[in-house]
Amino acid sequence: MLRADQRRLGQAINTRCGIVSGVFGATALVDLAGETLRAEAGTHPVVAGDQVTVAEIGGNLTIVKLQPRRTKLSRPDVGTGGEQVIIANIDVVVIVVSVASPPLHPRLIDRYLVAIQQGGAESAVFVNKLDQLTDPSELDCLNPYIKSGVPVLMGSAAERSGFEELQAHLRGRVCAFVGHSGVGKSSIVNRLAPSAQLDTGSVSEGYGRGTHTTTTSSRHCLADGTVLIDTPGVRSFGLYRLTSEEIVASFPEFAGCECRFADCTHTHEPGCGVREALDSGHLSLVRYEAYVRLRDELR
Ligand SMILES: Nc1nc2c(ncn2[C@@H]2O[C@H](COP(=O)(O)OP(=O)(O)O)[C@@H](O)[C@H]2O)c(=O)[nH]1
Ligand SMILES: [Mg+2]
Ligand SMILES: [Zn+2]
Repeated sequence: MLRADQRRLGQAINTRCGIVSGVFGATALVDLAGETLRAEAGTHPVVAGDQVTVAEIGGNLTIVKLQPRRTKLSRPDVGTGGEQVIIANIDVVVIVVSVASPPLHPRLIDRYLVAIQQGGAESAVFVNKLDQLTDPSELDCLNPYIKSGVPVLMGSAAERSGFEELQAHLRGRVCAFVGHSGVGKSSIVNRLAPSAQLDTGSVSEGYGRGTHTTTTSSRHCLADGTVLIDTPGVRSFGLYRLTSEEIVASFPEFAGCECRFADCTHTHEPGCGVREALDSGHLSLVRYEAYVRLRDELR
């Protein structure tokens, strides 16, 4: 604990533990045994899902302690290049994509899969707006992910289809929804947690891109113990201090491949099991190319 914290705790009364459900500048919403209260973030940069201790200091509720994070999802901070934690203590991160407006972007899935693996959570993909699917071949690009073992679920928040499977997959766990703006993250959370009443946005005609309707993450608890965290949309997703091991770890289909060299990068070495699997058709070219693209970012 920081010395400043100890000093503060000395004057603190009514110390209680809670979970951050949203952050607005220097103020955090903290769920404390059923009631949600505003607390000053103090010296602690907190995010939705953080477990914190709050105390009354000089009449103000203030966060005085941040518990270590069990899992997290991070990206590089645009300004400083340091770590920007987006959400904490999640079990599953659902990467939401939509089949139309905005169209499917598998490359964003690749990036999220690595970052989610890096932060210690489980990944899933939810393909939304199935009601807008005109050409079923648009879904073919998801086959490599399904083959690699990523749970890929589909449905429509507008028509409420596919939600039983989604609910069953998430039940009892802490789940965050991430992805491009306009794919329907907030609409999905509203369907699963009607009391959330999140604003949902329009998708601009010209680009098929979403506008940033959701500006901050928010946390919603369901009666069955499931916790849902809605997050603001992204235009792109940077990767924070990625290592080659972390990239490989997000490609479970590489696990059975044996390479001649223990430190094989699977790019140019002779006797590479990964490239043999690629040549023999056991490994998808799309996934291999995703690997090579991510590796290129290491340099
Ligand atoms: N056709 C269709 N539109 C949807 C669906 N889900 C969401 N939308 C619409 O897509 C737009 C963006 O939704 P929103 O939930 O704000 O997306 P977010 O930015 O990912 O949170 C809104 O106009 C929603 O009404 C869906 O399943 N089908
Ligand atoms: Mg939203
Ligand atoms: Zn290799």
